[in-house]
Amino acid sequence: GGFNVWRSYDQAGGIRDQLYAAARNNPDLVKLEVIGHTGQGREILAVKLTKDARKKRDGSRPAVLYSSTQHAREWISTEVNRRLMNHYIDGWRAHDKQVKKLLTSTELWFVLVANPDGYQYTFDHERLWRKNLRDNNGDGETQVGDGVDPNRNFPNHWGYDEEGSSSIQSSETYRGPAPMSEPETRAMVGLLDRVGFAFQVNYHSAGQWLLYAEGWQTGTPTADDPIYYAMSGNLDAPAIADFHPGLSSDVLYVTNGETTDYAHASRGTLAWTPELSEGCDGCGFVFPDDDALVQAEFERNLPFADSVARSAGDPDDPETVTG
Ligand code: 0X9
Ligand code: ZN
Repeated sequence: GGFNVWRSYDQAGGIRDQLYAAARNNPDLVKLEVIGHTGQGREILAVKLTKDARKKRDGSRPAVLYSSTQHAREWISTEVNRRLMNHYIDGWRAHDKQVKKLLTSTELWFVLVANPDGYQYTFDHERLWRKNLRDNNGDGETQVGDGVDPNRNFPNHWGYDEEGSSSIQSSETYRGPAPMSEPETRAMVGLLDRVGFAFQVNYHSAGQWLLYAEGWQTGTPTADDPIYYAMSGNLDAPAIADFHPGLSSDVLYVTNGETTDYAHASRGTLAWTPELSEGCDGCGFVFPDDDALVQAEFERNLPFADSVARSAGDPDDPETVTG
């Protein structure tokens, strides 16, 4: 507690409460859904924003998923994503023409905390925890060495090699005992498969990268690479200011069993992993508890998030309002 900016999952007024309040206060726009439960029983929550959200079938409009905090300690990713969600809710309530048009033709989905057990643990016990809380040694306690990396547990090239993920339980990139062994993975897979998103933006930190799939291999370009190039910009004009755009496996490192590769393989979803800023030189995963810095990071990220949303929509949708 005692933070200006950061809110845990469980606390009064925390992330979980805020998601329920958003749904309660905006019945015409917001649908809240429990997409799974964690090992400790927490709800994994997804929000859908679209006009008449509760009447329209999921995926009946072009859909975009903004997800965050697979890695417990990457708090800035939840906070930027939360401000993005509120930007659209507030715009809708204020009758902003662009937002109204967007949310009449498009579904915007948000999973603010993909790993609620791990996220809560970083508030209560260990600020730099990364993985979920799987009890690897089965002793009934959480300790160093426990946990599965939620971004290595997906059933796309799961365990393909030891470079992109680890078979060792204590590793920070432990892939788990089997693909989809983790409830957080199953929740996300279920959502991705069911809705069939045009795009996913999976926020992580830290490092000012705009990474796109595929993450498991560098050799063979996919048919979608030209779209990634066009939408991500280049070093001189990146789609997110001062972020380095590039193929994730090439400019950062190889992974396997990661979310964005699965999203692409499953439903053809074009998926990015923005690695958000540190907030100060050497801050790493501990972005400063400073509202102005957090707001600046959100504002830096808004144009790309919004242009992805606008690219998903169908301009010929008869329901699209123009004002
Ligand atoms: O390793 C990850 O899961 C992501 N980086 S983080 O520091 N937030 O843990 C990057 C995943 C992007 N994909 C690839 N580099 N292949
Ligand atoms: Zn991460």
